Amino acid sequence: MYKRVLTIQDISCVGQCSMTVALPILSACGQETCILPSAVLSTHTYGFTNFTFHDLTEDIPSIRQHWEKENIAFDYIYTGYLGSTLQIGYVKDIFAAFAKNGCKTIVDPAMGDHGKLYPLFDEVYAAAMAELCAQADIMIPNITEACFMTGHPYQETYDEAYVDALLAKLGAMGNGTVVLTGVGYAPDQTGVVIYQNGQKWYYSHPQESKSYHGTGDIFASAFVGALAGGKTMEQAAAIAAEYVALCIRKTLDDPNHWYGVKFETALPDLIQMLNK
Ligand code: PXL
Repeated sequence: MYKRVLTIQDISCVGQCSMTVALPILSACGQETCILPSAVLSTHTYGFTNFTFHDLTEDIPSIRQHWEKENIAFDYIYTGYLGSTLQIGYVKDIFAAFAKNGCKTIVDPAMGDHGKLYPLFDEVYAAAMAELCAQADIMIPNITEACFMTGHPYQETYDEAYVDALLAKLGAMGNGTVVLTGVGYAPDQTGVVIYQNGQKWYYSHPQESKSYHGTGDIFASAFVGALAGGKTMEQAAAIAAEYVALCIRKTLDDPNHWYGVKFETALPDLIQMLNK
């Protein structure tokens, strides 16, 4: 299936995250990929210091208007790291303008990890992101982002009852499906939960020895690519989880490669999983 995906996220020029992973992964999945950059940064903001940040918020309304005049339509709109709270409002306008004729909206809140928001974000941003997630057909938070959006207390370790309470709160935000990432009930396991109409599905796999920046973006991009290619949500989540794990394994032996994963080297494996 050849679909047209619009992805809205930043360009971190160096760092293997956001647009520089979404565009190649979606293309490798065989999908037409349109982009709307939310900001341009010299690097990502996690581990680098003194990065530049050029906010593109003000460009968004005129880009949307042009697309509307051209009668451009999208099959999927997938958003990641956004540049400002105001921009989240503009993305809602894009959803309203293009989310018709069966277009699916997918929001990765991309604003935190390990119990903390990324630099540049605050509680106001998190509340605005919760509103955007509430409107989406599918939201893809990790546990940190889920906690900031729901007010649920963050815990490093937890049991299934904790995750069930979190899922109930996420589910109550809107009518969409929740894809909760980074869920593991044993120290050496991680996985992904899909929660839809009160039904839960869980895919678990061994956790790699190190966590890397940008893997949430890689998961979401591969998930959207697989979904657009006709996989079910469960198949797409399992493929995306295995792809991320493989990207990590292909990076572990290089201590200088701390800022992201070598996702490019695992693209042939992703394509193979998609063709099964
Ligand atoms: O991977 C999420 C992400 C995307 N873009 C930028 C980031 C981050 C995480 O820190 O800094 C600019």
